[in-house]
Amino acid sequence: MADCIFCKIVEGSMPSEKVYEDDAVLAFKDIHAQAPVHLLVIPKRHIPSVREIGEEEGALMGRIFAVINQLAKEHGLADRGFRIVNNCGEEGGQTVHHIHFHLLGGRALTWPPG
Ligand code: IU
Repeated sequence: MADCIFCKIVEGSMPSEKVYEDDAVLAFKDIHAQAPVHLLVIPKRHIPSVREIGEEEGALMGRIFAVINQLAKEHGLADRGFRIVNNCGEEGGQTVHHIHFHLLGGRALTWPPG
């Protein structure tokens, strides 16, 4: 999508600190890190939010969670624990409308969220 910032990151026309890339999935460091490890894992294909996820996206979602698991291990989070966050829609706090999963860790995270 032409005006989507994460599509621009996928294309390479916007900079990002990439930590993982394959044909379908990209992961990069969040520019406003909320924890010592704060990564965003996205599909390269533009999907606005979880509301557009159906059975057909099953393989893609499996790949995304396998990547999250790999990144958690690589960043020393597997034993400590970590959090995966998806914000969906206005009241869910979604600000970038290209589906993304936050991987947060490296400190004790509190609950509930605001
Ligand atoms: P949200 O779940 O839509 O609220 O999260 C969007 C995240 O994208 C947020 O944590 C931003 O800091 C992050 N981000 C980024 O890493 N790089 C960017 O160029 C932009 C937002 I715009």
